[in-house]
Amino acid sequence: MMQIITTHTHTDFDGLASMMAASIVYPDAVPILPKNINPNVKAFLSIHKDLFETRHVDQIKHDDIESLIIVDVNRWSRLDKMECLKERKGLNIILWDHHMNEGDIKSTWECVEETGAAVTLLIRELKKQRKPITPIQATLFMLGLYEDTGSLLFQSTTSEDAHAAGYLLENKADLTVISKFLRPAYGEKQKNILFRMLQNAKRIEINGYDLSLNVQYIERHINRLAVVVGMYRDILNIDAAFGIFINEKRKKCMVIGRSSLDEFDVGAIMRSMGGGGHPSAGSALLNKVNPDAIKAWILELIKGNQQASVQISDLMSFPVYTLKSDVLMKEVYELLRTRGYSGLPVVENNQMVGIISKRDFKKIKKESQLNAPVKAFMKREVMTIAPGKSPMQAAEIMVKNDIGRLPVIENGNIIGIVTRSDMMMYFYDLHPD
Ligand SMILES: [Mn+2]
Repeated sequence: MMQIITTHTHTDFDGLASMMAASIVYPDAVPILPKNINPNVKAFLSIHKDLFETRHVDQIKHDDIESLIIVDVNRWSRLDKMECLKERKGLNIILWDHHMNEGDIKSTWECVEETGAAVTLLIRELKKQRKPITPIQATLFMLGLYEDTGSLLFQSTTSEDAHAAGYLLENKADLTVISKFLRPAYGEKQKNILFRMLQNAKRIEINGYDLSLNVQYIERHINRLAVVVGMYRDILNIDAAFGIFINEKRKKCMVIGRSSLDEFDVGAIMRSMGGGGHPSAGSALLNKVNPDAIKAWILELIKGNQQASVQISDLMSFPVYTLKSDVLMKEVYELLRTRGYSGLPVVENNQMVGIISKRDFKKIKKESQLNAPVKAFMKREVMTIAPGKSPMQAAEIMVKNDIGRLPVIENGNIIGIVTRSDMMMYFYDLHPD
């Protein structure tokens, strides 16, 4: 009778780290490594082979398995040759995972929480059980933690991930080794494909997000395309990028998405396409090669998926109190004072022509100017925003132009207004609801 520990195919550092941490928690269990593992993980293992002993699935008899410990994954289809255990009666399944999307593995016992890395959950257990860890184990665990949290930069990072990182440093995790293995190996092939992507880079805007969908034809498999798409996104400085890599000969297409906004969930889009991932990164392997159809599918999913995200129309105040352009400055002054507004839009024939704010009254030098119409003192160049934009985009416009309010314009009509304090309420979650 046998107890095994395993993780997902295309094993990353978090998968391997979680497996090795689990092997300390369950010392009798045998770690089984999938055949397909990521290149940088392979490089690490080739150097540390004697220290992290694993076996391959072909070296065990499935009939002997009595207990299965699964880490960093919650779907049968992502395991290597384990499908036959799916229907096995009386099989004890223990699950340690940080993927909150609905998987199909039914566990006997589980620890599933939304941490940035799965290994964080196992580090908590090792700490609780006061199990000592060696500097090299700490280094591997840190590799997993840093890879899945982007060195604690990804939005998915929790405070417990950061505490776990501190614990690993206390246990002498070696940051030099970590930076060597985490630095994406970026070779000639990757450079060439990035160059090609940049040559036909196009930006599009959907639901207020700046995006790019880039189609490339490839002859054979290229490693680390996710890194390339990440760099492409960074260079274009957009909210999310999708690389569509078509291999016509094999009739396959790899879609890779990277997002820099937590609210733009690439993982959800990739799951709808049969793949998987996290909000910031995901991929899907398709059996179609028609670029227009794939693009249309992604766009449809983006529109569907992102509808729930907060838009300016959810935050704006309306109806908006507006002024006609011939209202006198003294009347405006009274209005601002009595109603407590700090500024008001000015309209002519229902179209916005300017904005007047308390600041503009500094331009008034003598009393007689208070009898001038508001159009003489209003600011004519007004930054506005569309109702479908995101709060982050509104904040960017406000910061860049040093303004505190943005009229919301739809078809030339002013339908609302968002202010700096609306943005603060949103970003700091101060909404009453
Ligand atoms: Mn993970």
